[in-house]
Amino acid sequence: MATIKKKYNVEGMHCGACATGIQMYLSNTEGVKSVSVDYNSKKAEIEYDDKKINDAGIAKNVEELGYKIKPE
Ligand SMILES: [Cu+2]
Repeated sequence: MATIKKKYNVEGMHCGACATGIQMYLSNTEGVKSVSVDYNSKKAEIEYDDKKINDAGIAKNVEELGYKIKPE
């Protein structure tokens, strides 16, 4: 099991509640260990278990909420 910690750019947020929503959703996603989303900088920092989820899986989850996320 390898834990990866990476920064991402987030597109499509229009207020702080968007950031909170993404953060709450991802923190309940299997494989995600910690997540912090910052509305002002439009960045996220995510720590995940690469045996359970990857960047594509994270992006797919976030797309379901209507946002885009890409590794920095
Ligand atoms: Cu919003």
